[in-house]
Amino acid sequence: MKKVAVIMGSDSDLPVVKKATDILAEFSVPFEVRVLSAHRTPVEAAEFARSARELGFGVMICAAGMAAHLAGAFAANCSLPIIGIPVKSKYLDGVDALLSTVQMPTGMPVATVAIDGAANAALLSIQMLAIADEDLSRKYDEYRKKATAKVLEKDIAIQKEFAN
Ligand code: RP5
Repeated sequence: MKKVAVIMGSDSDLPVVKKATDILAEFSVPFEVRVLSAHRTPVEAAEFARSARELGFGVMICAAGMAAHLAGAFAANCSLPIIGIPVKSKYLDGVDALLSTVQMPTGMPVATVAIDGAANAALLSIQMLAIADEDLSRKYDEYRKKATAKVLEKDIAIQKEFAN
């Protein structure tokens, strides 16, 4: 199976990114985690992005906050699908990172998830890999069925709570 690269602009993004790595681990999807910054380590970030396909990656998840150019910089240097996670910082509630990540020019797509939406980033990467992997696709369908069952249980519980 192809690997998922999980990149964060700073180790301060890790509490958010952990939600993605937990899900990848749950699905036994191989992944590697790096701290690489579009601004602070631009050369290393570009080198990694350019060699990612050769290194066996199939999709990249890029998490960054503030003036979040990480996902865009990866898209500029790599033709693998890029998923951007805008990370909330203390000043602008993550809207700065959201706009920096989502507003890519035509020709350089970044699939941007919600602010701090690391779980969805992992699930989206799994969906991408599952296109060519039937086992993973089955696991993902199971995951969805369990998630649906949980909500239906909650529906029953809340109906009982408010029964009159
Ligand atoms: C961004 O700046 C990082 O992705 C992080 O979200 C933010 C703050 O970084 P630190 O100053 O905490 O290292 O590049």
